[in-house]
Amino acid sequence: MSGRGRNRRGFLAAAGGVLGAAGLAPVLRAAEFKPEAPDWTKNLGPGVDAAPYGKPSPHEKHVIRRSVEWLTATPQSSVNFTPLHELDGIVTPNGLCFERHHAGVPDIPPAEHKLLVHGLVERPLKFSMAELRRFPPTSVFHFLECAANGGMEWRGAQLNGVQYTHGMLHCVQYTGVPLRLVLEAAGLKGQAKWLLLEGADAAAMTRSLPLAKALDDCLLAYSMNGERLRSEQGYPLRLVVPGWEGNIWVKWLRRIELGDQPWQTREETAKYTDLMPDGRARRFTWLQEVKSVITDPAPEARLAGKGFRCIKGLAWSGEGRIARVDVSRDGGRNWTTARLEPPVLPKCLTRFYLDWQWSGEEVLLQSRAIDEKGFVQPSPAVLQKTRGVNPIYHNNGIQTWAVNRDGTVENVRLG
Ligand SMILES: Nc1nc2c(c(=O)[nH]1)N[C@H]1C(S)=C(S)[C@@H](COP(=O)(O)O)O[C@H]1N2
Ligand SMILES: [Mo]
Repeated sequence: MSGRGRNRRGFLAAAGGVLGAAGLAPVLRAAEFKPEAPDWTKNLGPGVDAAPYGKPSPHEKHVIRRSVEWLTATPQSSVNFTPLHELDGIVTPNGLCFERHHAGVPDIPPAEHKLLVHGLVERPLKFSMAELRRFPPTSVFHFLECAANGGMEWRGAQLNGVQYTHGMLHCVQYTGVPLRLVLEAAGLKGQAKWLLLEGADAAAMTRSLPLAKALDDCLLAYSMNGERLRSEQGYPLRLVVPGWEGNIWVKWLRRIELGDQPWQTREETAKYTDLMPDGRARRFTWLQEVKSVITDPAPEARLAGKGFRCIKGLAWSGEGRIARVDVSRDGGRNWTTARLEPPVLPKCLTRFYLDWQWSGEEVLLQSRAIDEKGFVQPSPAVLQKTRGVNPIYHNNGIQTWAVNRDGTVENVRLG
């Protein structure tokens, strides 16, 4: 027998063992083998032009972005959250990507949008969208996480849903121009060390970016998941800064200035800095560190009964690829290594699974990710010990879901 055949039989035997005699579906009696002809089989459905731009099935109306009303004073400077518990694989559908903006969503006609590149360059340039699209494009998958994802959870369990605790996160395939190509076209002067990025929205949001990162892997993106950016994601042009906090991914990007030092803008001084226990603040903490969460079971995805359940989750790291994810069912005393599903890409969401038999007891579910540089996702206790209770940003602590005997799932903080 070939190795492949043996593996296959081995897998089938193992699957039978995990799923158990009860299996996943009822065993039919002969009398139940009737052909079925419901209404949708007897009648024609609508024709091909009924929806020239498709929408999700009407039965999926509950799968939506959601917001937390008390969190922000106005919907213009606010955030909504990705329904992580409803998603499969690693790609977030465009209509479900969480949104975060500081002054609403501008409506920009692409023919009127320009990108200015100036400052410490040989040739200041102003690009139209058509001119940017003439550069050879590249397509890459990356996660975007707001630095404030999980910010409400710093001091303890707060919001009962993975959509709210971890949903300032999305992952799409971007297409655009490597920023390096545009900078080379303008010609960098020797003193150029920093970039100022400015958005065209009413916030005219600005951030400073070190030149090394700009030349490494940043992208001027005009498409996501194969179609043009959604307005709320920065149409017609946004910056992609792989692995770094969402705030620096400037949307509606209209200006890049080259300089010899950072600009110390509001978003990197008053905001997006982390207040430490000694009263000082960490600045320029761009990297989104190694993190993971179980997306099912979750407070919104309870257990229906004892028996087989495939634990599903997501892991990611701004350092590069995910190397391993461990899952605990006893609040971190014992760990089992989960299965990573390919593709495992750098600075991208990675899907993990662990097959499980629930015997109806109380369980404390956790996941812990380790990245290719060897960084290990910390417990909330370790985070608080080193960074105190004040930071809102960069909470990559281990999440605990308590599974109750009735199958409900709750956000809890241990110890
Ligand atoms: N011009 C501009 N860019 C912006 C923002 C903004 O308000 N204006 N918000 C930032 C923040 S805080 C985050 S987390 C990400 C969110 O990207 P998304 O809306 O595509 O999820 O965009 C960033 N880029
Ligand atoms: Mo953000």
